[in-house]
Amino acid sequence: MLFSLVSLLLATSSTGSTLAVSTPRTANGACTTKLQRRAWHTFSVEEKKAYVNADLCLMKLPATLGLNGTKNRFEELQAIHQVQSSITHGGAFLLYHRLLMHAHEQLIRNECGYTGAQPYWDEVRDAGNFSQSDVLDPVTGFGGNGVRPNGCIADGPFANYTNGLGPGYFLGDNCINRFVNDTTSLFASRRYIDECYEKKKFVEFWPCAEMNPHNGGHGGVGGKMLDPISSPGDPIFYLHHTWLDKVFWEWQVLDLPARLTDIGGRTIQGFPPGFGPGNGTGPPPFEWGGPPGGSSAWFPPPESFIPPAWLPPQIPQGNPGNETTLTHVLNMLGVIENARIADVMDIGGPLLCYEYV
Ligand SMILES: *[C@@H]1O[C@H](CO)[C@@H](O)[C@H](O)[C@H]1NC(C)=O
Ligand SMILES: *[C@@H]1O[C@H](CO)[C@@H](O)[C@H](O)[C@H]1NC(C)=O
Ligand SMILES: *[C@@H]1O[C@H](CO)[C@@H](O)[C@H](O)[C@H]1NC(C)=O
Ligand SMILES: *[C@@H]1O[C@H](CO)[C@@H](O)[C@H](O)[C@H]1NC(C)=O
Ligand SMILES: *[C@@H]1O[C@H](CO)[C@@H](O)[C@H](O)[C@H]1NC(C)=O
Ligand SMILES: *[C@@H]1O[C@H](CO)[C@@H](O)[C@H](O)[C@H]1NC(C)=O
Ligand SMILES: [Cu+2]
Repeated sequence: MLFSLVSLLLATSSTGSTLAVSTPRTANGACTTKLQRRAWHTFSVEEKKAYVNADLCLMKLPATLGLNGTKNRFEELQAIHQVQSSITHGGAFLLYHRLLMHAHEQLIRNECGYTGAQPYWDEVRDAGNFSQSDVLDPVTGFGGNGVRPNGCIADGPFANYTNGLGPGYFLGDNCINRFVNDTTSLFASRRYIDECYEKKKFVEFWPCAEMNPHNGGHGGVGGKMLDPISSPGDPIFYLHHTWLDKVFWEWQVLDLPARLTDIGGRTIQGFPPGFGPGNGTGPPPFEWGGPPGGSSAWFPPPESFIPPAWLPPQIPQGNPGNETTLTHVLNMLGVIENARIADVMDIGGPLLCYEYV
């Protein structure tokens, strides 16, 4: 049953760039027909299959950008996150990940013939019960929990995928691993999101959102998803961060248009004083009061968090001070065009063109 579904997925998977379908736009670039981003659990079996096929397709398209360790298009997206993780988990965090989700949506549509929008994981629905989520379904989802001791996933469409990046900054073949923990997934609960919605300023909302609502999804799945540097190696990453983008957008909508320009926070990794253990000097972003990986039997080795010698120091462009600004450039390393934070504050045009339904 599983085998035949997987064979079908592979057999129907598209590799054609001839099937290009770009984001609908008018001639002047206005956003008229918005892509409708929906929750994974509302997808039909056919829709789920189409999305999974598109990711499998990205994993087969050869890498062309020369990013270290990458062998395919899926890993090129992952590399954007891996090499820049020290400058994308500060004030730019929500905007950078918003653009990264857009990049993934563009690639599956333009290069893999996917005609839908990027789905999200409605994590509140599954908080405390990730193990039973539709997302982790071994047949219609992304495969289930990993198998100990290494936690490598052994079922689902990505079971045998060998990821070239990670853990951390390391390069070399490794599996997608998971240590699903229902208790940790309680951090994805509604009440933590509501707490963040009480925050009036971006500089207060961003660290709040990056803590429990963000870390609940990473920690509840565990393994590669809990890797602050290489987590986009698990395809679930894109459903998780699209969910967080929805949470962020809904906060923006509470006070538009003011929240289309409200930005701040340090340009480098680290929470401001008062949030978590950080005093602004750059603690790992994956802490919620317990030790990193306290919810799981596996966390990337500490050596893998040391920026390697081959990686040039990461310096934010377009943002001279140490406070994140609207002119801060979000570098997509050639996978898609770079954008400034100002360009991605609004999901309804002109650059981005989608809505959450
Ligand atoms: C977890 O989800 C499953 C499937 O939806 C459901 O049957 C079960 O009651 C849920 N358990 C809890 C504790 O919510
Ligand atoms: C993974 O490999 C195993 C063993 O060769 C095989 O049974 C299974 O069908 C493969 N799964 C996928 C998704 O390719
Ligand atoms: C910041 O906090 C860390 C421990 O959380 C501590 O080691 C460090 O000295 C602090 N730095 C400053 C500048 O207070
Ligand atoms: C889940 O995480 C909790 C809290 O960190 C921990 O006490 C528990 O042992 C974990 N359970 C599993 C199955 O890993
Ligand atoms: C790629 O990474 C390897 C280590 O895995 C390193 O030796 C090599 O110099 C790097 N290449 C480039 C072009 O950065
Ligand atoms: C940011 O830069 C200003 C001016 O150079 C400096 O006074 C301040 O301490 C810096 N803040 C942080 C958190 O590094
Ligand atoms: Cu994340």
